[in-house]
Amino acid sequence: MHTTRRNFLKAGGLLAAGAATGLSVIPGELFAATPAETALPAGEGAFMLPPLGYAYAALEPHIDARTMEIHHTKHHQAYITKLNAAVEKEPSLKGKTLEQLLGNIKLTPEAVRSDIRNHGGGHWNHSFFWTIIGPVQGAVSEKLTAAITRDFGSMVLFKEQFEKKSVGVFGSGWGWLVKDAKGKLSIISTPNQDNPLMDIAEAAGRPILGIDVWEHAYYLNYQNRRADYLKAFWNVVNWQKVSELYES
Ligand code: MN3
Repeated sequence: MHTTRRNFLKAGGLLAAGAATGLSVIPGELFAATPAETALPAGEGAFMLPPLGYAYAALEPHIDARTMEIHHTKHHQAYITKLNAAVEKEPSLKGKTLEQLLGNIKLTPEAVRSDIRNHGGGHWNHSFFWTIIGPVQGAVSEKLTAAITRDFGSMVLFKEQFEKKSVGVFGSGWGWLVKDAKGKLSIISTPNQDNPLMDIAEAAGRPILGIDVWEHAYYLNYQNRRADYLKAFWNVVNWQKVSELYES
């Protein structure tokens, strides 16, 4: 059995146990999953749902347990299932990592291009999202604080601009904080499940923070109040992780 699958099954058991006991923090090894690691090595098979690394109830009251559970087990899983079906249909895509698939949308055979874009994007975006939120916020590093102050004026001004951009996404999409090759930060948004890693993206850069503003991410708790969800989001951002992404 492949290690990734073994860890996944183990994590699933721990998550179930955590949910049953109300345990909000589970062993550190589960925090290791990153989007890049969710792609299996070439030829080893299909993409799989990464563990959250914390219990579904761990982000309450800001993001409710039911939203987290449905979002992770239904929505995220559906992107993975459909991504795997698209890769299965197109032999030239087999064995590629998720980032290779997303970085080559333009050249993807037309028959599966929109499936790879939508469901591959959905898989990457959600895998990323689970890692930059969590029950432990940590601190914004000195380097990231300096970059935010340099590029937005202050943390308060950054949050205002990030909320404005994300609230303003028409329909479904994502708000992102991205870092370019020189370390400069910008706030962008993408429609649907597009992301800055795609070769069709307007602005290149590496996401270090992102927010899902599809209604499925907040509707049970916030209904149509996307702005309230955005305000609550700041209470669950894992700044230690975001700082690590900025400095890596
Ligand atoms: Mn979503």
